[in-house]
Amino acid sequence: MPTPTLESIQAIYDLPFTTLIFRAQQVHQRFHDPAGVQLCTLQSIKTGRCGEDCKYCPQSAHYNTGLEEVPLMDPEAILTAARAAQAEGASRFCMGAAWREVRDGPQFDSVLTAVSGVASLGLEVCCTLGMLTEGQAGRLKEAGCSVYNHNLDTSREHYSEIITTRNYDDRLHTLARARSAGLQLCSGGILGLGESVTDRLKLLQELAGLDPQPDSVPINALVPTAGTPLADSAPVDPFEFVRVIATARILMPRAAVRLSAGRTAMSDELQALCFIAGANSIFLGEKLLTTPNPEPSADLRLLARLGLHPIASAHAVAVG
Ligand code: SAM
Ligand code: DTB
Ligand code: SF4
Repeated sequence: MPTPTLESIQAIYDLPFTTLIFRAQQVHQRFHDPAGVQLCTLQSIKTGRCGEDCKYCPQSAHYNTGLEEVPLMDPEAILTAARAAQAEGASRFCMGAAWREVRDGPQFDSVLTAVSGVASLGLEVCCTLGMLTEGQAGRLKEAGCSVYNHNLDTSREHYSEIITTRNYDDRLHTLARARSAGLQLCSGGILGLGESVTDRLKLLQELAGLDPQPDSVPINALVPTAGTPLADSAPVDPFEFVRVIATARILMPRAAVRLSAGRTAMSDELQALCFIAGANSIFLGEKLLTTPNPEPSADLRLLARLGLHPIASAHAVAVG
């Protein structure tokens, strides 16, 4: 699919809300189980003291957020967490490390051991470990990792306002290496970083222009964290948030659109609107990586009230 023009994306985004949701539902009903929501669990396997200066992140060593640093978890402890996530109903287990990049050595070897163990439980394995080489991506794939998460976060133009220790092309190169190694891509962004609507649409343009498109697109709402430069950012307008979800669904029909960070600040009704707009995955578990997430029992209750059910995979089910 050729990269959509910004004008065409803006035209979708600006549709009357009712028509936008209708168009998103048409795509959603055609390509996906409309009642299915994939439940993913996050595990921070190495927490804090990250060298990057991402202005939103509680884990950056550049800011004083009071976060307790936790060194790399050993494979056994990770497996215990994965078994618990599986028992709670998760089908995908995502391991996150506060690393700028993967370095070869005993720590990466230990992550590979954990990846094999989690995969052997029958869980879909996703990793998010920062930048990596193609060789490292290949070793992750061989160990049983299916997906690599690496977010573009915002538009190319706004990126340098948020992060100075790496650039947009670094992100795109890592995504390309993960893809060449045969990993599926999970890449999305954060709303609420002081960006304009145009920045959000440019982010969607970048993601939709990847060839092939990402398999999974997490849309996060900033979780403002004391001590970070974005601690006092204004919350995103809820209808603008829903419009971005719907536009992502229309532009990337086959992708899993993940309603990611920021749900504790959302009402049940707003989350339901996000599902109607085409979101078909959430993170399950009382913690994301370091910040709170809704109680699993509350999430399962919400899905039940909406007549939605957990699905093993949020990939497109239809061909066409
Ligand atoms: N260090 C790796 C990286 O940056 O790719 C992996 C872990 S990093 C925490 C994963 C993603 O979490 C970031 O790309 C960002 O999109 C998201 N994130 C981090 N802090 C956040 C916050 N306060 N609110 C919402 N999303 C956040
Ligand atoms: C993504 O896009 N969101 C998740 C996952 N990918 C790794 C991470 C959200 C982190 C929110 C901040 C925290 O809990 O530290
Ligand atoms: Fe580090 Fe990732 Fe946080 Fe940036 S988002 S500071 S790279 S953990």
